[in-house]
Amino acid sequence: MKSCIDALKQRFTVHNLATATDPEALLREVGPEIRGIAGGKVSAALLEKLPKLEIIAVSGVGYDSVDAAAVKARNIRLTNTPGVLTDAVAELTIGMMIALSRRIPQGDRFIRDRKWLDGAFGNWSELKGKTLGILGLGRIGKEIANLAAALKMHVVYHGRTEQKGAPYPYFENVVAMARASDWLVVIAPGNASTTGIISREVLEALGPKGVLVNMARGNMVDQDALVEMLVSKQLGGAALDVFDKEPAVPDALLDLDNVVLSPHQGSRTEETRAAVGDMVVANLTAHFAGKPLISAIF
Ligand code: A2R
Repeated sequence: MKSCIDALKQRFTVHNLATATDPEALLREVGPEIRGIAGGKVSAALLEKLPKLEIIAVSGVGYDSVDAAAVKARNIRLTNTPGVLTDAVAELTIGMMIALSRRIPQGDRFIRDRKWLDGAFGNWSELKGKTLGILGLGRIGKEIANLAAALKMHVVYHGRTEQKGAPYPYFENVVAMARASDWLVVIAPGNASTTGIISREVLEALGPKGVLVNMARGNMVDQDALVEMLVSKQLGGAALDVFDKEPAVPDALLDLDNVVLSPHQGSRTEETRAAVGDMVVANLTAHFAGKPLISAIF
């Protein structure tokens, strides 16, 4: 992020709302002159304070933190950073799955708590031979599928439409896919069409031996049902990088051994955040030079 801000400062006058001691005062002072936004949350209320805004360059692939309808209504351009974070998110997804199936964080705690001296840690489960259902076989979903296939998993997928040429069985119905899956990875965009898509019914279909992996957005899962079913062992486990009201995480999850938790780290590597920052800068630079945008949503 620092290198992104430095690069922006070489090209533009930059005001940092995120670190401002009095954001409202800063907005009153400079809001009327702001022409571009890099990253961050953009509400309709914020837009009203930025009458000259021309472009918002989101630093990530999901743009659910932006009121896209209000942005479009003002003819403001919107960009994201697709592709450059695909490998990092896919890598962490598989990492979380191995961590949970082999109980890696729990094993680490077991040694630190000096419990090994009293007896063995136990036998867990492996990914090989299991069926992985992917909700959202997009850029990231396809890379997760590649890595899972290399681990000898059977991949199936669900999306709104079947993808001709995808070498995996397609499920038109997410409940049916959950029933057929040992693992279910959620990696679709967070928007009105996906809010609550992992309902109690989907979790019931996944069942006491099934595991949910959410790498997308917390509000795509019925979190109350998830927690309740994990506690009562109606669901086998969960590997979660995102939460409904993050950074708040339900207390009940903290005491469970059938979960692995991660603080929204999907794209958070030095390499990937630098590449994301470069794309944000490239989009803003292109816009203000009157050139085509690198990755326009609209
Ligand atoms: O539905 P399709 O066939 O267009 O497939 C897209 C799928 N998708 C959905 N699947 C089920 N129900 C929906 N309502 C729905 N809406 C979209 O999600 C597609 O296969 C996938 C998204 O792929 P990409 O656009 O290539 O996104 P990418 O780069 O893989 O990132 C996915 C998401 C981001 O939006 C972040 O929220 C998250 O991963 O980190």
